Amino acid sequence: MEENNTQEKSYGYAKRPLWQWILLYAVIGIFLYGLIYYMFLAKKGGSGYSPQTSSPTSVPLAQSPAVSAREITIRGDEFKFDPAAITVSAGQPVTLTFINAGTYPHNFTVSDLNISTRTIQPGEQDTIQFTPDKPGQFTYTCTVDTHAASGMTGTLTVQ
Ligand SMILES: [Cu+2]
Repeated sequence: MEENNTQEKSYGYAKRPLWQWILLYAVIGIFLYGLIYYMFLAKKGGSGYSPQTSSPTSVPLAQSPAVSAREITIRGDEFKFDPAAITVSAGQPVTLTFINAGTYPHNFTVSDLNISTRTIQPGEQDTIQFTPDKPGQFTYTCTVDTHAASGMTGTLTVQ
């Protein structure tokens, strides 16, 4: 009888510690996991808010499309540009279309800014893009033969 009791007791002790160990590991594990997770989340949450507050700085990016290209059309014939004066803003992209409305080949050139269209035939057109970066007044000419001396000049004002 005593042997049976000790056997039952020993079995009982043998089973209980197993469940206790599992419970202990589970509870401690969950607790530690939660604690570490909470600390990481707290740190990430703290730094996570600064990128959100910095998101308004992306507004200038959203505004950049608002700085859309200025579209200008210039016609050239014998021997003048129409218009003979254009004004653009420094930093604003310019899309300039030059149309040869004459009977000779012509081009549009701003030598001081290294800007030039192709020399195009009558009826053709050429589009160039540039962004003036410094204010000033610049002369544009047609560089074909003596067209500039004949009157194919104009003034590009960058303000
Ligand atoms: Cu010309």
